[in-house]
Amino acid sequence: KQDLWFQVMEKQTIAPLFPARAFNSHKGSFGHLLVLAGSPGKTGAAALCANAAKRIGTGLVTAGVPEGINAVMETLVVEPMTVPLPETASGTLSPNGLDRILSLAENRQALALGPGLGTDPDTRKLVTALVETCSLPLIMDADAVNCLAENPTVLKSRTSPAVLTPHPGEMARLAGIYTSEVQADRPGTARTFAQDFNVILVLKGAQTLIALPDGRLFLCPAGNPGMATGGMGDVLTGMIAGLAAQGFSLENAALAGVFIHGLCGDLLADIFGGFGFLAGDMIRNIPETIHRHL
Ligand code: NPW
Ligand code: AMP
Ligand code: MG
Repeated sequence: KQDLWFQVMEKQTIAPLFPARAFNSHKGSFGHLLVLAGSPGKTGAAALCANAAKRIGTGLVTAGVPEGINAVMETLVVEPMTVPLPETASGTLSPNGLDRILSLAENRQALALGPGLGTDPDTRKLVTALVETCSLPLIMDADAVNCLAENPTVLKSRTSPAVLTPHPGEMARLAGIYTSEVQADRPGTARTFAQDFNVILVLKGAQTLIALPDGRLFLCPAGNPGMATGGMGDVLTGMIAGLAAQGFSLENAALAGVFIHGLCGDLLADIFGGFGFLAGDMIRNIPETIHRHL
């Protein structure tokens, strides 16, 4: 009966989204992603996100992080570039950096916002301002979703597309309900939010759902409980955002990102067994997953 509600994703619809690259293509052909993420104690989330974007083929990635963690960030990532940005008293990104961020965004193709960002009241103001003013395709996860929960109606002011990737706890904060209520009706919760706020809503967890603003709903059959470990969501954000930066529509970026993320997890479960693989292991396996298993 539930098949009436959603379409189960298949390899055959995702694989054709990855055509062979033109022989004379260069890094500028595959987009430049801006990542805004990280805070003291959660620099790892920013690094996972930026590195995942590189591993899914993005030409260039720049991570804007609070200035106090920039030196740490530079030791965690090699291929992504970093930009130190103004920070709040608690060391999270400050709205004082808004103009700098908007000028950085001018030459980028997508913005990933949220992994490890923190929810300082001033950072919430920055998130709201970016939702209102940044016209890049926007991928919001983790603390960006938590910051937005205060006033999700700001999403309706956007003219360019956005994807939100909450886990059930974040979805509950966003919708103002309990996590148990989200889980009791995952298709209904995801679809209602996507339609009401005109966004692509990725509701994570076993059998991740992707709800489109027009009411269509997709279920990802890939993935396994070995992925229930910190950092996995930060990797997914980098993957979706990296595809968007390369020119995938946000809808295709969300569908392909979720599906390949699940396939990566299944490949690692084959190699390692049911648990103990890490978000960083997922990142290393992205190219092989696309090459051999998609
Ligand atoms: P419960 O316990 O069931 O009521 P939080 P976070 C629920 C960063 N990270 N099914 C569950 O609630 C992130 O990017 C940094 C059902 C759970 O206790 C964020 O910015 C890392 N319920 C920040 O930390 C690595 C589910 O949500 C609660 C569920 C906080 O993110 C780690 C947890 O959610 C992390 O990624 C499911 N499938 N999934 C780093 N190395 O820098 C979640 N819940 O309180 O939002 O905390 O997700 O850890
Ligand atoms: P986060 O909670 O933000 O770190 O995200 C966790 C990621 O791992 C999401 O993409 C989830 O869909 C995935 N994940 C976690 N647990 C499972 C599971 N039991 N089955 C499939 N995927 C999972
Ligand atoms: Mg997360």
